[in-house]
Amino acid sequence: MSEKTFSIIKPDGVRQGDAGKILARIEKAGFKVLGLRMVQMTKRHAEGFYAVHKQRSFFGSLTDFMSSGPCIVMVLEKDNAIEDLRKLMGATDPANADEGTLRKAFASSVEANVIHGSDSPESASLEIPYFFTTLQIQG
Ligand code: 3AN
Repeated sequence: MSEKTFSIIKPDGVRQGDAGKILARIEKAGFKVLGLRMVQMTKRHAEGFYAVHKQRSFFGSLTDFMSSGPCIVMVLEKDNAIEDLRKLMGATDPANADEGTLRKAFASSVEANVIHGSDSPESASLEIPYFFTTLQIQG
């Protein structure tokens, strides 16, 4: 069934000049881009986005990193989009990511792991409107 997910090419991916390559891999995997723009989050915006991780030891560092430079935020559509994007991304820690995944190819650490993808339909339904209004999503 066709499903929407939310994704971020994180500041490391943009800084490294890998955003185009990552997007090409996403499109090649069959995702349709319904919305896309570049945004630099404020620290507060990143804290809101990662509110579920507020109690984690890495929250301060993660939100500093996510607000350290521009990201590319995207709404993607495909059959089984949420699970399929997570598979394409690979494990959170690139050291554990399988060959052929985006994190294996482009990520350098568990924090600088180049891409975010919603982990459930509930997360996607919160994350998409955090960055996109209905008018900014095609289809
Ligand atoms: P994923 O991005 O694979 O869904 P989550 O949701 O467990 O992973 O973590 C959210 C983000 O927090 C990760 N993308 C990563 O950047 C960061 N993170 C997760 N675990 C750690 C950790 N142990 N140390 C530093 N950052 C972490």
